[in-house]
Amino acid sequence: MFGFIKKSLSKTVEAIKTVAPKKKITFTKDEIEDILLEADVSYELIELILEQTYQDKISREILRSKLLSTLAHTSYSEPEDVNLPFVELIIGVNGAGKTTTISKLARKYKNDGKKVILGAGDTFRAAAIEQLTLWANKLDIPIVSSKQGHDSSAVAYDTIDSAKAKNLDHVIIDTAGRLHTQKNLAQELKKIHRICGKAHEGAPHRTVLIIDGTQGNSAIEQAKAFHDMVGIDGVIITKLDGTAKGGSVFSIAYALELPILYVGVGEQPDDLVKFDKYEFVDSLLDAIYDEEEQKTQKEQEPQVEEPQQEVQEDTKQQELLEEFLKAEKLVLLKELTPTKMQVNYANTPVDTTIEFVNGKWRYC
Ligand SMILES: Nc1nc2c(ncn2[C@@H]2O[C@H](COP(=O)(O)OP(=O)(O)OP(=O)(O)O)[C@@H](O)[C@H]2O)c(=O)[nH]1
Ligand SMILES: [Mg+2]
Repeated sequence: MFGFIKKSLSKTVEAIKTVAPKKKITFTKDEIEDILLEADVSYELIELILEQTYQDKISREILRSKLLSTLAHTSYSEPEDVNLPFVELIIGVNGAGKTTTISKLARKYKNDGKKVILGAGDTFRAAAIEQLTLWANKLDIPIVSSKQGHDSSAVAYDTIDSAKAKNLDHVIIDTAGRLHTQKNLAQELKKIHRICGKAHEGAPHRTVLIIDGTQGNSAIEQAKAFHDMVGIDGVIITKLDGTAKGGSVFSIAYALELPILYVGVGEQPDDLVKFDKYEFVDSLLDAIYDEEEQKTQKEQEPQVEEPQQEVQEDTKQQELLEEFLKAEKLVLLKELTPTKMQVNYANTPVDTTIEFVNGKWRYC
């Protein structure tokens, strides 16, 4: 699936090209601000990134480490020792892509050899039940549903019960994205959540919020509201293929501090890609920075002959530096002096300084 994230960012890259038509090896802070704004990174996050960047010329490595640090919480690890079936509850506003994403997930799990069942928990609309049933039939996966207007938590309970009786591995429950009022929706989601736990210990094992990527940063407040209602374990950002707002993924991830499980990159069942923060960041940077130019410039830098002894000491110092950076999870930003480096904690956009004293690297 490599390359799908890059492809899904094509509209965002087009938008970036309007403010940065020519690739370069460094950009000024103002240029970076324009680029990130055009990609729909929130203004607050851009300010934070630039405030903590001390260089005037921003290279690919510097921006890379800053952007990666905003995605520090995006990795997900599955809960261990889950008593099967694994129950997954899918929530989000109407039209976000819940039902489509459920079918994509179901197909993925089925292809992985898991026995899956769906629960048509969106009982608010008859069409929602039909839509999920259609997918279940297409994928040849069992589904539990009831009539429109029936209790959605009863559907959740019955789906889990059926999965237990049939020894199935994975339950995915759809929910309504809209009810008569926000209060009703909160109450209903809380009830479904609670009933899942009654039907099976520890359930739901994963509550996933589906975010419509075309909404950009305006999805943040809405996501926080859902998080307050039932607690979210991870998000899936859909419709990334149809938006120039790909940069909002940074602000969404930074504001929510939640794992990004997948991104939706199209309407077809295969169009769901595991979120890879490195691929995501590098796909954007490839559109901005000129790597060839950078390589050529490095090659053309004059090679100074060093005395043998100094080279050896320098190599040792360099090796120790690499070990220290790795052990402390630091990213090198700038060489302040040969024995003093400005570094960045890989997990936060915070910078600090380290120095080489008595044959060791340490924090200043
Ligand atoms: N381009 C694109 N379209 C998507 C993606 N995911 C979903 N869609 C489309 O978005 C629309 C809404 O998707 P649904 O899955 O019905 O959304 P929902 O959240 O279940 O909506 P409700 O049931 O009304 O709450 C459909 O037309 C989908 O085909 C995606 O990743 N890319
Ligand atoms: Mg739906």
